Amino acid sequence: MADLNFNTNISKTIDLNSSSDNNNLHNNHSTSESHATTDSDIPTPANTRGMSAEELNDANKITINIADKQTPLIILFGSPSSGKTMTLVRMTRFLRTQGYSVTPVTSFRPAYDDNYKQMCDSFDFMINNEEAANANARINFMLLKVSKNGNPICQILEGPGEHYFHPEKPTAPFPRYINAIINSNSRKIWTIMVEPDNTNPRMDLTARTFYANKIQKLKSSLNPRDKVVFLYNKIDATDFIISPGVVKEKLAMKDVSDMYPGIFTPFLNQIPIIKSFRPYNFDFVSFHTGDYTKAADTTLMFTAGHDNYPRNLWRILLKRIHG
Ligand SMILES: Nc1nc2c(ncn2[C@@H]2O[C@H](COP(=O)(O)OP(=O)(O)OP(=O)(O)O)[C@@H](O)[C@H]2O)c(=O)[nH]1
Ligand SMILES: [Mg+2]
Repeated sequence: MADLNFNTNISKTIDLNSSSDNNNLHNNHSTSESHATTDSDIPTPANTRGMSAEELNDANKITINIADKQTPLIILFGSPSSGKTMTLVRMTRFLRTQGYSVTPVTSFRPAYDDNYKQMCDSFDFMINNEEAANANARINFMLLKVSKNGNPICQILEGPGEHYFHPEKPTAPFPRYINAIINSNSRKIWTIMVEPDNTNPRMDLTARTFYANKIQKLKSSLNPRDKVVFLYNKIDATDFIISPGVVKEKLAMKDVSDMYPGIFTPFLNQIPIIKSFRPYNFDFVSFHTGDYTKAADTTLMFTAGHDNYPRNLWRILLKRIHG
C-alpha cells in the first residue's frame, strides 16, 4: 500500500527555467478573469499559495499527509478553473445547513505552508464570503473532513488543477503525491470535473481531448472498488436546465462525450444484463456552484446557486460512500 505521508527538505532557490517535463503544447495564455494572475508557471506571491520553493519548482516534491486512512476520500479531479474550489465552497455551505460539520484537516500540509495554516484559521470566513477571490486565492490545496454527530463521513481533497491536468503540458504525468493517492488502500470516489466548451479558454478541443486521454489512463490505474462520478459543472452556461437541479441529463452526457472525445469509453459496462439498463459504471451529475457578477470595483462577487445542485451531488456521493 502506498504511504500517504511524505517528507521533503526545503530548498530556498527557485529556478524559473526548470520544468519537470518538456511537453509544452501551447504558449501560456491568460485564462478566465478570476485566474488572470494565477495560471502562470512563474512563481509569484499571487500563485505560490503557500507551497515551498522546492514544491513550486517540482510538484514531485510536494508533501501531504492523509492521516485518516479509514474515512473515504472524495477527490475533486479537474483542470484549472473547472470549479473545484467553488464546488468545495458550495458543498460546505450546503452540508452545514444539513447539520454536518465540515472542517479543514490541519495536519494535511506541513507547518511551513503558511497559506494552509491561514486557510484553516479563516476557513469559515472564506466559505461564507461573497467575494469569489477570497476563496479562490486561498482554498487551493486542502483536505476537509465531513462529519455528522462526531462520526466522520468522508474527506474531500482539492488540489491545484495543474497537478491533475495541465492544459499546456497535457501529457505530463501526475505528481508523486497523486500517484500515492491512486495506489493507496483508502476508499476513493473520483469526482471528475467537466465543463461546457465556452467557459474556460485554456480547455479548447485539443486540451479536452488530452484530458479525456488522461481520464482513460487514470481509469486503468484505479482500484476496481474505486467509484467515479462525472460532475458537469457550470451547467448554467448550457441549455440543458429545465428547472433548478433538473437537467436534461442524456443530452448533457452526450454533450460531454462530444466535447471530450472518448472520455466515457473506459467506463462502458461489460456485464451483459446490467449494461442494458446501466451502460456506464459511473454516476453523472450536473452542477452549478453559483453566479459570478463583477462589482463596480471589478471584484468578482459570488452568489450561491440553488440548493438542488449540492443536494443532488451529495445524494450520489453518500450512495457511493456507503456502497
Ligand atoms: N458560470 C459558472 N462559472 C463557474 C461556476 N463555478 C465556477 N465558475 C467559474 O470558474 C472560476 C474558477 O473556479 P474555481 O473553483 O476557482 O476553479 P478550480 O478548479 O478550483 O481552479 P484551480 O484552483 O486553478 O485548479 C470561478 O471563479 C468562476 O468564475 C459555475 O457553476 N458556473
Ligand atoms: Mg482551486
